Amino acid sequence: MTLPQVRLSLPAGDEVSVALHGAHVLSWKTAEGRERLYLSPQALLDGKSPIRGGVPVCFPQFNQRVLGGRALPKHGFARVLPWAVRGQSGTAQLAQLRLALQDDAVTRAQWPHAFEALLDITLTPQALRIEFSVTNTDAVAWPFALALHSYLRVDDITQASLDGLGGQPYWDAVTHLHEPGHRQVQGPQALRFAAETDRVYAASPAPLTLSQQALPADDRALEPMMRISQSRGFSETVVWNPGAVLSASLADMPDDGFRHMLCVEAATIDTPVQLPPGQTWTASQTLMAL
Ligand code: TA6
Repeated sequence: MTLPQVRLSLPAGDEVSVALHGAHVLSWKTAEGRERLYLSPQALLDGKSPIRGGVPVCFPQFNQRVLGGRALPKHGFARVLPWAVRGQSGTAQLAQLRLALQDDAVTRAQWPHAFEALLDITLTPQALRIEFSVTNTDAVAWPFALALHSYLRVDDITQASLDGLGGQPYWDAVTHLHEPGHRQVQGPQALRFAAETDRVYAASPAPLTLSQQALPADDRALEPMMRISQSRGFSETVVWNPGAVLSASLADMPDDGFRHMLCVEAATIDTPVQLPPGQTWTASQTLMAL
């Protein structure tokens, strides 16, 4: 099944494809034709399921940290509902798409709040910016959590490294799953990925850099490939790679899918935002290809 999609492009060749299902960015290619996101070849594109890869929008909860004890699905409902096109515009240097999701009977059955969420996707040469904003259209304040769960493409995760989180406290969901208050502090060295990694870091004030071993393999130099930044509204950054064992257990991912992706997620998790009526909250993640 082909999902209804919107494609943005620039004359230089940069392009992005966005499914209306979940306001889900499926693909981002820079001008030279290089795909920058990972989309699982086994992703379920049935218009109902979450999509494995691209940029899932997780709202109004993160993972299964249920807000208010309601019956929300894992990572919330925003990634499995159809969003509406609110506008599309472009110049030679910039292409933009705005998608919208509002509360309806389906969302209110899971989460009894009135809202309007917007996702603004902006493509510029070598860069993709995703901005999420949500307005409380209700009469009372409500809490929410959020993640832009970006799957970045790497050639080989064992040769990749992520720099910029040195000194930041984090919760390790692999080693301390049942102790959500546990914190460790990242050392100065860049993160490497030899096994399952699932960590929620306090956001770094500076951008992160994703690098990989330059090819050919006997060249020891690291090639910086992406700069990842997030606006101040996001208080955390999640770093996730399922590793070989979990990857093999995910039906919508090939056994070796973990090799070709690293999720670096702009998120607000630990202290849900309490949004007063009539107020709008906005935050963005920007991916800059190097
Ligand atoms: O962001 C990391 C995480 O919460 C992991 O714990 C892992 O479950 C991942 O998201 C993917 O979740 P999904 O529901 O898309 O399989």
